[in-house]
Amino acid sequence: MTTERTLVLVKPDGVSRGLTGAILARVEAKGYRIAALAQLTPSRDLLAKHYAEHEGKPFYEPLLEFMESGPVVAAVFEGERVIEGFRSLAGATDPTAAAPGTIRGDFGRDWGLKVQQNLVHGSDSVESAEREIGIWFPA
Ligand code: RTP
Ligand code: MG
Repeated sequence: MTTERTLVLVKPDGVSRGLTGAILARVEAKGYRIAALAQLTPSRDLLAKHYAEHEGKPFYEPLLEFMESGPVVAAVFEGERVIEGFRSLAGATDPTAAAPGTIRGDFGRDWGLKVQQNLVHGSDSVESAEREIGIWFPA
């Protein structure tokens, strides 16, 4: 079994609602280790790179507007199968449908906006994780 790294973002809704600590605590409590941590308000250029796969989709513009609306906490977590493990902790993309016990299921809901404000992002593959970590932690 190889140790993986994943990029976790606490999105602007999570930071502004004061949920950063509660969210990171769940990930640490499952046994994953924080390898890097930063707070920043991402530029449009950074977000365009991060969300390149979604360019042209109907939610792309509202997603970028949401993500640049305030501070985001970016973390690299490490551990065996952390990519799958974090996505399981995060729950389904739609926070209303996300299972109770997950971050999105416990803390999120639909606010009737043009984009799903679902508190967190987690990389979806080893390749995405390495690409995204390079974008958010260029050093
Ligand atoms: P993430 O990338 O943030 O971990 O979430 P995900 O894989 O579950 O979702 P993805 O399909 O990659 O979409 C990226 C983010 O775009 C927003 N979104 N809104 N129909 C909508 O309103 C819609 N669809 C996607 C969400 O913020 C989602 O996390
Ligand atoms: Mg995704």
